Amino acid sequence: IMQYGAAVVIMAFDEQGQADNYDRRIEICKRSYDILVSEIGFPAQDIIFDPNILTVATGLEEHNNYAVDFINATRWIKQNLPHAKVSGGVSNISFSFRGNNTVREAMHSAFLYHAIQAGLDMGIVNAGMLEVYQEIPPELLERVEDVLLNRRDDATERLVEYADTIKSKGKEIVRDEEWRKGTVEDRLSHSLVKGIVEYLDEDVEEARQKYARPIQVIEGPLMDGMNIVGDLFGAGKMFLPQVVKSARVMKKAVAYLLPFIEQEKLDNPDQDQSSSAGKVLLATVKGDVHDIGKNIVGVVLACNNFEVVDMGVMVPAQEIIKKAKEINADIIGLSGLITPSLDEMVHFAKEMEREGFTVPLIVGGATTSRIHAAVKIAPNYSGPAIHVLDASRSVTVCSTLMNPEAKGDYVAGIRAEYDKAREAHLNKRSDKRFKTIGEARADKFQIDLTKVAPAPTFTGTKVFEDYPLAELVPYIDWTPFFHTWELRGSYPKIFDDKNVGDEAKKLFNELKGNFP
Ligand code: B12
Repeated sequence: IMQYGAAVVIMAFDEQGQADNYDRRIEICKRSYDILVSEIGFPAQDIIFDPNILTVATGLEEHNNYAVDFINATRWIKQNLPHAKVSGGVSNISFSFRGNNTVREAMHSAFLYHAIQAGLDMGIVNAGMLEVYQEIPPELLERVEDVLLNRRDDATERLVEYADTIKSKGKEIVRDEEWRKGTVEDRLSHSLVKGIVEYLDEDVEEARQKYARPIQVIEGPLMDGMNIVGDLFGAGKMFLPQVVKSARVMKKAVAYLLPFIEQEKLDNPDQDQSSSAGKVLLATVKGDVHDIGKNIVGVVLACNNFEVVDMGVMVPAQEIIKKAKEINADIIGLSGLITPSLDEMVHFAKEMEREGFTVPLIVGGATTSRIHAAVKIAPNYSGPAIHVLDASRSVTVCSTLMNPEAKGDYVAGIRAEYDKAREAHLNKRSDKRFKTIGEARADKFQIDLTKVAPAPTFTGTKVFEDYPLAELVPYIDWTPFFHTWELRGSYPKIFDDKNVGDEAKKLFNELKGNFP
């Protein structure tokens, strides 16, 4: 295994059988870990423990703590077996409710929600059998969590009772009818969050008729829905397979609207369709897979007579540079939605500069911002570097950049605006009020020379071998970490900051998942 560099999945079994309580789980995992890491020298990061997700709510009392034991064992493994990962077969947890998918889906999501917080890295789960945690009806959630977290003796009976009412009332159908009664915006948002395509065409059509232009449906209700998905995902209340389903719904909705966007172009007699308005090269930067937004920008620009060359996703800087030269691009457009893409864009701007480019660089995507473009990107490129908020604005921006009469003033305006933004940003960082010399002297440290400092217990170097890193974590000052991520403020006060507090919390929670 080591020769091929593969990872191993270790289930918590030993000579006496399967571990079914907390102590046995950690005993077996620790024993395996010690043999693998200390005796064999197996890389700890390639060990994945599966500490057995066992079925709860079976009616047998000794099964009541199974979920709690798994979650606690997960936490223990993450804290005590550095770099090891934890996995599990999630649907086992709900076997007692076979045939009642509403309850099973709620159990899977609630279990994942708690287990991930304890450090679960991966799980085997049918993505089609996952409810959005946030959307589990409160009554059901309470009962499900009573069972999972073993919060009361009658938890199983109460959940079984409730499960029967869902079955007998055909609750799912009733719920479906309910959400169909909302506004078209609410319905689209529901379809996106739940990954439902069933009513999509009719709802998108209704929205298309309601809004003046088809692009407004994308940038209004559809984007709002995707932002809800993003927020729930960020808060750990939606899981990746569900976001993939949402992305598919979004793509389908956009595909429905595209012919109408194209028709708009044909219906617009003012537009000169004979010659290209300019050649735009688009790509999602290296390391980033998000392409829905970029694709929309591509279509909207193409509908406005631009010749668009789309290089797809995860495109390394050098390939974009090469292509731009090859097709003689008039404008290069980069898309990026994850934080590392921001650095990749800065790198790309530097590469453009190094290669002697002068054509405009436009950037967009959810994590990009005007301030990032002003502070980080623009200073690295002497040509125009502009942040564009959405697809419809990309048309005006690109048209202006292609218009020799308007370009100069526009670029100068952007430069002036970015210079100002940059200055304001830097000032914000240095607007501390310093004390006067008088105040500082009055505030000097008062030394009581009558007191004698205790003698140190030792002098020289003291080496701690194998010191548990987890013990040091609480002493770390995370302030520079947040600064690196452009979140200004000192730790832990930053969490209460009204501007960056929520983002800092999100980032910190993500980081905590990687603590030893
Ligand atoms: C759908 C989605 C996915 C899908 C993407 C499917 C696809 N084919 O694109 C999948 C499930 C694959 C996915 C994966 C991941 N995702 Co994701 N995803 C999203 C989500 C929910 C929506 C994005 C979207 O499509 N929005 C709709 C489109 C239309 O909006 P848009 O892209 O912003 O585009 C508009 C404008 O920005 C602009 N625009 C965009 N590009 C460009 C380019 C130019 C040149 C111009 C002019 C304009 C422009 O025009 C568009 C239309 O107006 C966002 C949340 C969010 N609110 O954005 C998270 C989000 C972006 N994802 C996130 C994360 C963390 C991930 C993963 C790392 C998760 C993981 N643990 O694996 C992976 C990324 C893997 C990788 N290496 O890239 C985080 C990023 C956090 C961060 N700051 O880094 C977000 C913000 C969610 C969150 N709150 O945590 N994701």
